[in-house]
Amino acid sequence: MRRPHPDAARIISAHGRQAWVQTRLGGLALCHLKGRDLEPLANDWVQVDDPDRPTVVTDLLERRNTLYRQEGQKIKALAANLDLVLIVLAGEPRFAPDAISRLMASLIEQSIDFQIVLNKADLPEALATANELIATFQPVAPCRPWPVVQTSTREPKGLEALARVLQPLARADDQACVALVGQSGMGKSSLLNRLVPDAEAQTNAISTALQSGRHTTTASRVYQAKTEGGLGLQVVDTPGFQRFGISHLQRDDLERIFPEWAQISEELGRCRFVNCSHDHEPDCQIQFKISQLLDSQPAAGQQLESRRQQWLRLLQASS
Ligand SMILES: Nc1nc2c(ncn2[C@@H]2O[C@H](COP(=O)(O)OP(=O)(O)OP(=O)(O)O)[C@@H](O)[C@H]2O)c(=O)[nH]1
Ligand SMILES: [Mg+2]
Ligand SMILES: [Zn+2]
Repeated sequence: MRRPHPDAARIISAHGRQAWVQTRLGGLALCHLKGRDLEPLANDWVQVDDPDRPTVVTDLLERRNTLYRQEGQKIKALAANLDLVLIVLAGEPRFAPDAISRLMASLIEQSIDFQIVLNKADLPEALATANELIATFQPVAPCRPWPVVQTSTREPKGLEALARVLQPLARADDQACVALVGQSGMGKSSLLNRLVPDAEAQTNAISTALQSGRHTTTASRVYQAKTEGGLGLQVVDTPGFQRFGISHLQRDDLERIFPEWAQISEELGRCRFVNCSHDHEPDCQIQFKISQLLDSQPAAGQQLESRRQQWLRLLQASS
């Protein structure tokens, strides 16, 4: 997102009543927050007392989007003003497909584009496991599956393909921002270190705990990446989550990750009830389609039925 105001400053990371702010000249300054209500996030745009030598964050500028997740009763936010989220998955440890579906629904609700990155592609068993799990949240044909880029930070592998995904976002003014998001242990920080080779130096520069590969990330933090040709991009490393609550989402948000339902309605007509949950209702076209397939093509029928079960779990989680 473009700098909304010539004097606006970017939040690099937020820590309680303090935050690291990027100065107009590109340096970093630890600032206090004015007032109790200011709760800036990584990559927020803020107003400061002095853009060259900031000491106080005085105001929060409007957010274009926010990456929210819910943990128990609390709504937590991971970062703001994102142009793209890289959803990082791996087979070891195994990621949870429902958590990823929930994340995707949250991103769609906030109009944040995403790209799935399947990491640890150097481990054959983990790769096979992950591909099986990914298949469970992919829309069933003829709907199009979400594209997946396979990477390994060890070998390394697939990093050029990932760079090609990011290239259109890299700009001379460095303002676009991509976030690495996913469960703990998937390799987000390892990917960050590949995308931003001097990430450790940037971390050390603000003397927080060193985030080497083996250390779990505890707070979101913005890093400056340079791509070929001197173009720049901001990359946010976020802490991994175990659960991804979605009670802030509506049914419409969930429907976008189940394009099969719209496709079946187009093919067979609508369910009798407008708000049909495709569960127990009479004259449900989704259930009709599944029973038809189970007779004629059992494997396809089972695939669609497992998507319906996933839908019901998410619907339950969002209400
Ligand atoms: N085999 C293999 N291991 C990897 C790869 N990428 C990361 N790892 C390992 O996976 C473990 C977790 O990596 P991190 O980068 O810390 O994972 P993270 O997603 O940042 O985890 P959190 O900060 O806890 O959310 C480390 O031991 C890494 O060395 C990979 O491509 N292949
Ligand atoms: Mg990490
Ligand atoms: Zn229905």
